Amino acid sequence: MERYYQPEIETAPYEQIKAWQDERLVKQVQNVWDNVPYYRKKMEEKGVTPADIKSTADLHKLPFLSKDDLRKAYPYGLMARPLSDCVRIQSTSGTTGKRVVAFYTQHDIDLWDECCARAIVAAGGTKDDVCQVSYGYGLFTGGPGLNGGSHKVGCLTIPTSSGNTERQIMFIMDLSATILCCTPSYAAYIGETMKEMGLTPDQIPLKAGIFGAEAWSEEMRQDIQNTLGIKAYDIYGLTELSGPGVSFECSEQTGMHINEDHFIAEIIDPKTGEVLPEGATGELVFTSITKEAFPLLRYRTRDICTLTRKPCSCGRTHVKMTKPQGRSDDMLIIRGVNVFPSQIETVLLNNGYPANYQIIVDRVNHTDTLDVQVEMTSEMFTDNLGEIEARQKKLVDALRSMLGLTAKVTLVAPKSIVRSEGKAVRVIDKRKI
Ligand code: DLL
Repeated sequence: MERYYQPEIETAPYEQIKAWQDERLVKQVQNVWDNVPYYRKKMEEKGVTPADIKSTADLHKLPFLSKDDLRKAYPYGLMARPLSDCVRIQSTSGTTGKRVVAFYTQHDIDLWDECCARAIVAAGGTKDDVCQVSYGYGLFTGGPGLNGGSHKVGCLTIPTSSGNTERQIMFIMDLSATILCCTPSYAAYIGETMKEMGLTPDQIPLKAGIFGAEAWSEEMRQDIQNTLGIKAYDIYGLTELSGPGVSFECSEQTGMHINEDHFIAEIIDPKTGEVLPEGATGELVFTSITKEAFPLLRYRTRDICTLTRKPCSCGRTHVKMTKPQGRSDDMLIIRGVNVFPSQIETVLLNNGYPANYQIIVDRVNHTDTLDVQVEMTSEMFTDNLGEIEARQKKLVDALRSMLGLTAKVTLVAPKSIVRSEGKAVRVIDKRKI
């Protein structure tokens, strides 16, 4: 039988959800107008005042916010509460090394944890479960978000963070973990390692997984489910809005319910900004109506997907989004880490290389690979292998410190990367997702 963390909210009739949204939106717009000069200016430029926003039907009148606005307003420009009311920040990488910093009051953390608790319960979690959180802890929202959700549900929480796969497996087996939370690529890797160790699905105590932070296909879901003997659920979110738990999958496993009592979702045409009707594919835009410290109105996620209000067999009434099918900007997500080609370019240029490079992203055994081919200048060119290796290693280290990710670097001969007459093709993404 389907269980809910907050049944009165998760199964509320649409009219009730709409009433919450209308009321909270009006309040949030006034709050932002009064407390966030950056956004007030944007509203003034568009000729909108709080008096124009009477319900969600007026949402389209408000200006959009983008990652670029976050960068311009960095670090404090979009806060609606004094710093002394905040208890935490989380952060994610942005363009050219500038990070997005999101602020939370205790109230914001509580609501975020509740969103993650809904996801855990939707995946079958109860207070009797043992929930291993193998998302990264720290500035990344994955670990802290699912950790908070797991506490709310009352699960025994194992905060392993990511990495050290042998230790992950030891805890799963020795402490009989029943729910695993991590990126889908890490889940696949853990599964593969367990298989190599001779562990069969019936020996593995896990029953469910909550996997997100990057795109993953249905094929990958089947694979992970078979190797670990679990049901694998998708979870979506972004740092700017809190983190994981903006939406989550239920037993139907056909899209993710958006927590509409906290976030209003719109789909727009990424080129024109026009709002598209239900069922159309376009860019997902969110308005956070309950956040205190860092409320974003009409934030453009760049994620491309579709929304549906078709009734769901789980009984939840909140709108469902499909898995993001791609992004409308050039951000790559590699092993759950956001990577912009411009960051790689910066590293190369800083190390004296010309901007002739190619980034090849692939997925081998469910794990993303990042290969960077870099042209040497003719001055650098040498047939001394030791020297080439030393240069490659230096770049690998520099990329790791910029991206937090290990890339494979191959130095190639001058003029060997094909020149383009139009826009250069910098990124070759061979992943079939
Ligand atoms: O990835 C938050 C998160 C942590 C979600 C753990 C789920 C689980 P950011 O690092 O800010 O936040 O990256 C946000 O990741 O705009 C999407 O492009 C992508 N993304 C997140 N979840 C999914 C998913 C976290 N389930 C960006 N499927 C978002 C596909 C996802 N892409």
